[in-house]
Amino acid sequence: MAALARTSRPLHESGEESVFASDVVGGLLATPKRVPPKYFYDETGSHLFDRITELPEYYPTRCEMRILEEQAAEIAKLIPPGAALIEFGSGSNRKARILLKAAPQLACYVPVDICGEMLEQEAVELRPDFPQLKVLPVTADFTQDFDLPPEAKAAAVRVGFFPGSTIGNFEPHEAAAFLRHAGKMLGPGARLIIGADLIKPAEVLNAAYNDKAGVTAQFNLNLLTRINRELGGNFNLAAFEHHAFFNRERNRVEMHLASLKRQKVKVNGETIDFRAGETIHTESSYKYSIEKLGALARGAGWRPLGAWTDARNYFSIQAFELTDEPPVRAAG
Ligand code: SAH
Ligand code: AVI
Repeated sequence: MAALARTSRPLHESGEESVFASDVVGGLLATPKRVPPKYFYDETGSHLFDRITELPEYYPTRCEMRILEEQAAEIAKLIPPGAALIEFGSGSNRKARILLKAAPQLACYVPVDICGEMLEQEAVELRPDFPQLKVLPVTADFTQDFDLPPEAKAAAVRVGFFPGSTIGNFEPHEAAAFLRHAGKMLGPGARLIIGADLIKPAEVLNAAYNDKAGVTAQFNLNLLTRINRELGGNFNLAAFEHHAFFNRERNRVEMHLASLKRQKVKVNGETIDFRAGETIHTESSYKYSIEKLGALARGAGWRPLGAWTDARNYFSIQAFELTDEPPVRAAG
């Protein structure tokens, strides 16, 4: 994924301000320091995420794939003939493949991802396996308005697919906003299939985000490499360390990059001061009960249709239908 606004020179030299630059600099000047997790996914970050999904400690992908394989026929019954499947944050597409096989009634598949490189590569590999299906990738930030391809707009119904527990990377109020936004975009009669990680013992969660091979640490630190490259940063990666832990009060795993010493770092022409031990909060990964996600979705205009879990209750897939009632307005 490239920064959404691309220039031929590095941004810090071009004099042009991008959303990436202002989000990063704004987040690093804030207290506590933070950078939105969507910026992990440049090309390297997307490949590192794929390696994470293969790690013995990272259970979510295997659990979700298993549920999808076991329940594909049931889930596919919720997809009306001639529907368009819109996947938010499609990455490697491999979960969609299971649904696409089980739902030959689909007219088209629209993978949406912020990482354009990954998206195009995956679409090229998918098309020969589904010759009857229109595969129409869209590079976009799904938190913002974007246009669906005309074939998806013209489809009988639009079905959203949001696997991977990527919904957990939003703050709960952002998740509610996303669900309202998805309802507006998918329109009348829409369905939504969401994969969400469930609350479980802290040891399992801490191991999943602190793998022995250090791939999650590389994924986290790659954010600094990306900032150095695209925003003329001078982060010394050896002076930062990956920290991840389950915050039980908030039901979320937090990932941080901790400064190992007092230091100054330049980013896009700004100087950022770090105290020894100060962290950049790079990701939260909220864990939901089925009831809590159901309540969040109901408040955003979605009615639960079904929920499926694995034998250990580690992960859930939940399906919803858009109601006619206007969603509850967020407070404030
Ligand atoms: N769906 C895949 C990938 C999950 S990783 C799976 O379940 O394994 C999260 C994916 O969402 C990445 O491919 C990332 O590039 C994408 N993503 C994260 N934030 C995004 C955003 N704001 N807009 C679009 N894509 C986003
Ligand atoms: C994509 N997202 C749901 C992953 C997660 O588990 O929160 C990203 C990730 N971060 C560290 N490991 C994986």
